[in-house]
Amino acid sequence: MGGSAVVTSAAGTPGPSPADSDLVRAARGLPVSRTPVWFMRQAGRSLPEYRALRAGTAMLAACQDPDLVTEITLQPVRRHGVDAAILFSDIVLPLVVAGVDIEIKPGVGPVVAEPVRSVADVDALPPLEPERLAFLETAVRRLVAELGPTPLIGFAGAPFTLATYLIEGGPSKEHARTKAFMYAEPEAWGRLLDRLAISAAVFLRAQVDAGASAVQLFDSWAGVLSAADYAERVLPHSRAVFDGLGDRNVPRIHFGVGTGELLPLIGDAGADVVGVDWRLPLDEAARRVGPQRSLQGNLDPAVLLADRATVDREVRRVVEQGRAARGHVFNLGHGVLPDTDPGVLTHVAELVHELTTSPARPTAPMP
Ligand code: 1CP
Repeated sequence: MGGSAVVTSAAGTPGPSPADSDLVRAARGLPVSRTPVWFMRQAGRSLPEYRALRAGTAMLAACQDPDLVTEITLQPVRRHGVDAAILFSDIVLPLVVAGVDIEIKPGVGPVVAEPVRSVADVDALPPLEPERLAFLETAVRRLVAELGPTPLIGFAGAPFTLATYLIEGGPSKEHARTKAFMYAEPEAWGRLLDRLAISAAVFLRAQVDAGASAVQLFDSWAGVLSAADYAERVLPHSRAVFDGLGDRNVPRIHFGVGTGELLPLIGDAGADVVGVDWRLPLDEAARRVGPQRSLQGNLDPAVLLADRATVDREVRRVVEQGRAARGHVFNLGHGVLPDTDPGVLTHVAELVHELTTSPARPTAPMP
């Protein structure tokens, strides 16, 4: 589709292209027809149709099956009318494809058979060969054809967050072993994050080259670091991931949880959009990030478990506070909680659209 403004959708009718979608425009700080909305972890989790499809297939096998990836990625787009799809995958997938022994245990998360605990372990990590990503390219191409004007967001795990799983051996709260390794073995730490940055960049490039319209780097656990440690020991590696995209002209979203004190730095790593969790109002986040970047967020996912009046009040507040940002992509402050009623997600998407529809900009480009 190149740089053309209009594409022909799978149905054969011309329509606006993903490159001119509200998601991409908001990410770039351009005027939008309405605030775009999608939900982190919108695929899987709360959807019964997802559970039905996944039954009998292990998570990481499902992620490597183009038929399942395509269908699971499309489910929330059909159901909720969100403004973007996010590829059904996982942040540990590039490591798994490279040959690291990792399993995603139901109800737990990624578990690493042989955690990285020494300099030798770092050096033994296998590189990710791009040739192994054919399944991913197939899935992305199919999705882009199916999605028509709706953009597909590709993603990868940031070096720090992936390092926490490799070093801890699985999910953890304090990430104490990770920090201990970072302080005790600064050289090996740098090498580990270098390698993870290269594999994240390979993974993102494959998705963008197959047609993804935006990318998100998940540094979910970066908020456990001080600003000084983040700036010195982590940020250069996250920047390397974005640099690895070269001149690929897609917006870059950079997200972490508990990152209030890190927001200016996270913006500096090269993103167009900074993801914000629910702890900080978006107007304050906009002050910290500055006028050069858009924001994504930040409804507390737990609010979706409350009564409808609370949901509506909080959605309105986030929409209003988001007006302080250069551009706003409505989202949750973190992923959808598994107990969330999918009907509430559909309602939130509708409400955001209703509250922000401006008659000024036509939804389709003029002929
Ligand atoms: O919308 C989507 O669900 C898209 C697919 C997606 C994404 C974007 C999955 C599927 N995982 C992720 C990213 C991811 N994976 C992150 C970053 C986002 C975040 O912070 O939520 C992280 C930290 C992971 C690691 C991971 N994988 C966890 C978290 C464990 C912890 O440390 O608390 C878990 C539970 C998984 C498994 C997983 N990934 C995805 C799904 C649907 C599942 C559950 C699988 C199952 O139930 O078997």
